[in-house]
Amino acid sequence: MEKRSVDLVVMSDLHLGTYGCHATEIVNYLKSISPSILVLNGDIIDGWQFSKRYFPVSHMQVIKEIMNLLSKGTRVIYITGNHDEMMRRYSDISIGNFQLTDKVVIELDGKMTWIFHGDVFDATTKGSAKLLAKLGGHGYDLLILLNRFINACLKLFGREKMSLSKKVKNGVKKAVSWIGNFEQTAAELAIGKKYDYVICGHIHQPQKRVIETKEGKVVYMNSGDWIENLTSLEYQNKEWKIFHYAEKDFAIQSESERILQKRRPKLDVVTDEVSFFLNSLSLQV
Ligand SMILES: [Mn+2]
Repeated sequence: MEKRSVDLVVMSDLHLGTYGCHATEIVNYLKSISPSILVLNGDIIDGWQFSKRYFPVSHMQVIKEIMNLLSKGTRVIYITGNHDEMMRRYSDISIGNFQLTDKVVIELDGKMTWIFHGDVFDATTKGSAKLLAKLGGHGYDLLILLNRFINACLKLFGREKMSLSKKVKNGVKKAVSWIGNFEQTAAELAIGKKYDYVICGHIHQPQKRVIETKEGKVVYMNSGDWIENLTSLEYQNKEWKIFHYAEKDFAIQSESERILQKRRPKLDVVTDEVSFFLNSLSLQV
């Protein structure tokens, strides 16, 4: 597959280390592009749930693909989010073409683009309310698993997929018009700072629209997420576009990926057999 060259790619909310993460799809996507700059706009590695030791090989492959891009000269800018806030203490370090930071301003064809994760607007991630948010995170994980099971059943009966968490989120967030407030706040700040574009992540809602206030206007964008929407933002030919991952475009690659998975030896089975053998020896003595 020929790699697509793109000037700049923004991805956010991969949530590596959680059940909801679509690592295979992320790897397929990363393998298909050759960006000059890759901005990872927060919640890439989900540090909140590290205690459960869930980090499969497929998630490690995402890190490998990012390393691959780095080694081929892509400039990677990792912007911290609230789920990878443990990295904030190391913010503003850079090693070669890798940079870790909390926010960034990039000039593209004379236009200023302001990029940050967006949890700064989120009161629930501060202080004691954070504990609730963390529990909420686990709840969300459970919801994703339940949703996958339901979707598998629906598929079996040839029915259309549904999104439980989208329903829950839409219900909850509509009530407080959370998404609308978020977008408006980001836009107002960006207009105040005279930026042309503002890009956030965090709310898992891909978007590109003009927001106008009395003070001026700005293009608000959101890179969405790789839990449900599987989207990113791409800048090419002086234009921003939302990229939507479609299974059919990557079908062949996923097939070869599956064969690779099958071939991988299961070491723990051998270990069990060895320990069983050792146990049986000691019983005979
Ligand atoms: Mn976030």
